[in-house]
Amino acid sequence: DPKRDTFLWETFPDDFLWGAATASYQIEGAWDADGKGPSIWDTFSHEGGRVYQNQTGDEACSSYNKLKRDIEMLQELGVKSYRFSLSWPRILPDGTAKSFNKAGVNYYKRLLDALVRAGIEPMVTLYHWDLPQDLQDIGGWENEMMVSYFSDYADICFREFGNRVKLWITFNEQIIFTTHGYEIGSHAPGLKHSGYGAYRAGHTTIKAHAQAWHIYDQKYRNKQHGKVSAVFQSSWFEPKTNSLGDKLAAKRAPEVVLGWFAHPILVDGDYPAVMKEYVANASRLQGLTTSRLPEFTESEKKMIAGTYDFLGLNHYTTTYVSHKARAQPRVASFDLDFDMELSQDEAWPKAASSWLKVVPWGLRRLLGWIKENYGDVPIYITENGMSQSGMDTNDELRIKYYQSYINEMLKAHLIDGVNVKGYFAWSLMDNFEWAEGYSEKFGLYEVDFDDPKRPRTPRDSARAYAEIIQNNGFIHPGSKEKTEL
Ligand code: GBH
Repeated sequence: DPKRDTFLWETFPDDFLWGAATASYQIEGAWDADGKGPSIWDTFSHEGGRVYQNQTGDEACSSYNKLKRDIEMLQELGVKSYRFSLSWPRILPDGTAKSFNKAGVNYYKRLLDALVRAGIEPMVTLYHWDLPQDLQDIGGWENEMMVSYFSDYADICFREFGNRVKLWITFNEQIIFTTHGYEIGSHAPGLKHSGYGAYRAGHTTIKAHAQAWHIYDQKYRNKQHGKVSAVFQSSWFEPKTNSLGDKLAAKRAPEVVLGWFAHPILVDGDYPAVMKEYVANASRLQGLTTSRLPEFTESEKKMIAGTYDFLGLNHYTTTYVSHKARAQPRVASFDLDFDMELSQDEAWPKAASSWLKVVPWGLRRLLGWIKENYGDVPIYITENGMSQSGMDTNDELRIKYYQSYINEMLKAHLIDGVNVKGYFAWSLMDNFEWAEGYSEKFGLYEVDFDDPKRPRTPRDSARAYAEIIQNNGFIHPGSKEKTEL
C-alpha cells in the first residue's frame, strides 16, 4: 500500500468526537473528603514501598476542588467530549448501596452540570481501578459477589447521572488491573496469585460488565438513550522475525490480549479458543487436572455475548512477538502461558515510560485487525498519548506523537473503512501515573505538583491538538486542496 507511509491531508466526518481523558484516582485528590471511603489505591499508596518515592493520590491534581479550571482547559482545547471516571468509594464509601454518600454524588452532578453548560459531552467510566477497600477485604474481583455489588453500583450511577450521560464505560482495561493487581502485584491490591489470580478476577469482571449492560438495557435505555461498553487495552503485535513460530506467536498475541475480554463480550460469550487451549495445556503440563482459566456456563455465555454498544480502545504502543516455549516443569503464570516473548525495537523513539515507544503505524494495523475480527463495530479510541519525565511545556515529540497516531487513525478510517467514531487524548493533564507516581507525565497541560494550588499550563502539544480539532483533521498549510484518495 503506497499510502501507508505518506501523511494524509484529509479530515474526519463532522460528527467525529474529539476528547480528552482522565481518571478519578489519578486527578481528584480529596482522598478522604466529604465522606469518601478509602479505595484500594489509598491503601496501596499509603502502605509505602509500592509507588515511586512513596507518592500518593491524596491530593493529585486537586481536581475535586478545581472543577472550573478543568472545564476551562477542555474549552481551550475545543474538545467535544470529556472522558472521566467516577470514584466508587466517593459514591458508596463501603462499596454497597446502603452507604450511599450524597456529598460524593453531588460532586459528580456539579461536574456534569458544568460540562452540559460548556457544551461538552461526558463519557463516564464506572471503574478505573479505585475499588472500595471494604470490597477488597472480602476478596475483591476474585470474589463472585462482586458481580452483584458492581451491578448495584452501576444501577445507582445510571439512576443518578444517566439523564446527562450518553456514553458509559463499565471497566477501564480489565487486562491491566487484573494482571497488575492480582498476578504481578505492581498495582493495587498488590496480590501475587500467579497463574490464576488474573484469570479469576477477570472472569468476575466479565460477568459484572454483562450484568451492568443488561441493567442499562432493561431499566434505562428507553428513557436515557445512551450507550454502554467496556474499554480494552491493546498494543499492536508484530512478529519479531519471519519464522513461522514468530508469526504464529504474533497472531496469537492480539487474540489473547484483546480477545481475553473483547471476545466474550463482542463475539460469543466465551474466551477465544486459542486462549482456552494454551491455558489448559500449560495447566496440564504442570500436573493440574483442571485448567487455571475458569469456564463460563452456557447460560452465562448467553448473558455475556453481545453486551456492547461500541468498542472502547486504549492504545499506546507496539511490540515485537517471538515464539518461546518454556522449560518443564512449568511455573504457573499468565506471562508464560502463551509461549511468547515481547520486545521492542531500539530504533523506535522512546517516551519516558519504559514500555512506551512511538510506533504510529501500529494503530492502523490494530484497527484493521479489529475490523477483520469483530466487524464494523463503532470504535472510540478512549486513550492514546505519551509520557515525558521532567517539567517542560516544549514537547515536540508529543506533538509528533499525536499528529502521526491521529493520521494513522485517519488512514484506518478513510482508506481501510474502519468505523472510528471518536478519539480521546490521554491525558488532559499530568497526573498520578499509578506505580510511577508523578514521574511520568502524560499531560497536554503541565501540572506543578510542588505548588499547593496545582497550577496547570498548556504545553505546545495542547495547541497542536487544538489545531487538529479545529481543522477536524489535517488541512495542508499551503493549500485548501485536499489529497485525493
Ligand atoms: C492506561 O494504562 C491507563 O488506563 C491510564 O490510567 C494510564 O495512566 C495510562 O494508560 C498510561 O499508562 O512498567 O512494564 O510493568 C495503559 C497500560 C499499564 C501499560 C501499566 C504499562 C506498566 C508496564 N499501562 N503498564 S511495566
